[in-house]
Amino acid sequence: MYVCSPLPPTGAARLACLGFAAILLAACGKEAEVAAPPAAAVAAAPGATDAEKVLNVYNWSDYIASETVKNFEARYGIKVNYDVFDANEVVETKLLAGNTGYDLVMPSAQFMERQIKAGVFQKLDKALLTNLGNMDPSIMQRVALHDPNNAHAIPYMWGTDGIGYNVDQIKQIMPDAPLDSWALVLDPKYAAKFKDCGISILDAASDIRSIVLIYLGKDPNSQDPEDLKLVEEQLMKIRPYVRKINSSQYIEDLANGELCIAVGYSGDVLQARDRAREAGKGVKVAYSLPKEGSIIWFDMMVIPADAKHPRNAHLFIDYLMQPQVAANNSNAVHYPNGNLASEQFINPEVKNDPSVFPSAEVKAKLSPELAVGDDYNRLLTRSWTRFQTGQ
Ligand code: N2P
Repeated sequence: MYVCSPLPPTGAARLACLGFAAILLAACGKEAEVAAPPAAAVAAAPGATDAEKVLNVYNWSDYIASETVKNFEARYGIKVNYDVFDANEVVETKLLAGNTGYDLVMPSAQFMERQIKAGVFQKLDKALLTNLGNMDPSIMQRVALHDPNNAHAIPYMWGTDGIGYNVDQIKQIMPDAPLDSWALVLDPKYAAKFKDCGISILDAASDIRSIVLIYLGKDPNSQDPEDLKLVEEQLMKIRPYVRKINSSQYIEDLANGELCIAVGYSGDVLQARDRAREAGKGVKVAYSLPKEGSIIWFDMMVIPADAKHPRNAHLFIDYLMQPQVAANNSNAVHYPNGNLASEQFINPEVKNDPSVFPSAEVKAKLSPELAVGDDYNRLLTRSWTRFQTGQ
């Protein structure tokens, strides 16, 4: 009976299994233990590798120091195939379909929560994670809201969504532009002014819907379809002024002066700032966390239930938790890593940058993103498609 099999063949089937989970729990019996690690991993000792010295990683783009993978390969003799994505939705579709071929994936916590419930990940073998004690207990506690007892996942990086902008272009077009407010992008009267210098919005339905809800003074995690209508109405008002909807190209575009405003991820905008400086063409990029507040997210390291190289995946997770390795990554990509022991190795300009590590006051205005139900998710996806296509 496929509904009880560990890996139902299609995403729909898995979600159906999830939907009926309560009823099926008893009936599924042993087969319900989809999250258990393979026997081979249970017996392994720290540092153990799989027989095949390969690791297939699927991570966000622009999210790791250039030398990290090379160093790991050299240290352990494991060949890493490193693929990148720039949207949780893409990852989710693959994970729910199964047979991704990946051994390690980094979805955001609110997506991961649904995916754990769908049975797509195995439990971590913590005996293999010798550096677990380096993690910040308060961050581990926070992400346990999505993964009780931190059974399946370790945080990789966290960050915020905000506004990246070209300092001089904005000043020239509107010297008193409300740089400290989402109105800069979400109020059509301002957005219209920046149409020609280029506005880009993250292709991230759930993030943008939370941001618009914050701007409208609503609960950022509201799953009320009426609130979603308000979000769509607001987004449609600015749609004619939005040039691009994407979640990675904006780094290069901001750095080159091809966009003057990008709703983007904190570290990505800071990478754009650095690339602009390095290019030496006088483009100045800055990041604003609007006064209305924003969202905070956590990207998590998880091992698919059907991973072929689970020990290598544990080894890589453990490697990424080494203080110096974690710090190198944060120094390169400007995202905090949740690894307390790495803080001493974080460059002072990164550590003291409030765009990377927001002050307690700003942090208090950041809302975590919570997992949404399947029905709401469908509405959200349809609404987002209408925004993307502008109709
Ligand atoms: C990396 C963006 C990761 C942030 N380029 C999304 N959670």
